[in-house]
Amino acid sequence: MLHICRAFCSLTIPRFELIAEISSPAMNLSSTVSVEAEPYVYEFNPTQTALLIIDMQRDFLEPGGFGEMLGNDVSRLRRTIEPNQKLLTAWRASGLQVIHTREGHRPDLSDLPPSKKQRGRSTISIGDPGPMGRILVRGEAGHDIIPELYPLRSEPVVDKPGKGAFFGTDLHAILQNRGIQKLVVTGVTTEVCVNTTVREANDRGYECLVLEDCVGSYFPEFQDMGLRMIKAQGGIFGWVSHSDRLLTALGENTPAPRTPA
Ligand code: C5J
Repeated sequence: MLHICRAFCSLTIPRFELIAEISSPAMNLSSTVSVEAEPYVYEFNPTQTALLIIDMQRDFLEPGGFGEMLGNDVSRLRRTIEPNQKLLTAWRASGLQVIHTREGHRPDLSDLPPSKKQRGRSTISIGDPGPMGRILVRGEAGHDIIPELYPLRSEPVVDKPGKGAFFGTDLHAILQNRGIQKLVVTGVTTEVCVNTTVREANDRGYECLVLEDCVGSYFPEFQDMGLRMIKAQGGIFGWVSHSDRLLTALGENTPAPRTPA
């Protein structure tokens, strides 16, 4: 545990975060964790695996946000909050690495392709004033991550202009510099940013586990198909499981506390 903190925590991390990580229950970081998954068991080494939480942003998830304004039922995304919180708490307590992403653009919109701005022919689009500030613009309230899953200062937040988290970002460099080879992927939406990111990751050699209860779509059929496409053909893009299975596997990897003699 301690060597993880030494290796990955920068000097800017508040002391209380370091103490929280060091004093958390000791997980056996050197042994492989096996998770029941489809199409077959997913195995990972905790020190080489990051939890990647995609776009859990207020504008997508909160009532009154941009997503709801477009007529979407945000409860379909909000059901992912609780399992993500539970997983994030356990993952942090084990001293493992977490990375968050946000979809959005520079305030001058210089990184917004005109095609993305115009797509949908909506009367209100990216960069326009919305219910929680300018829509999908960095620094605006709606662009930020929901409070329930708010990043710690030690956790990188990758701001991405596209649907995939690798396009136009330093995510690959961050993962390489930290020795990450595998990703547990959660967030929204299943068929858009989660799927695109998993495909990008797969092409770069990362092995992804997607947790069905921790990813969400406004459309039930896309949720189903988005997951089926990942695990099809022997796991063409990755693996699919449930957070309960991952939590069980993490628990099995944490030695039971020794009882005093
Ligand atoms: C994400 C979107 N995050 N659906 N964005 O999936 O436009």
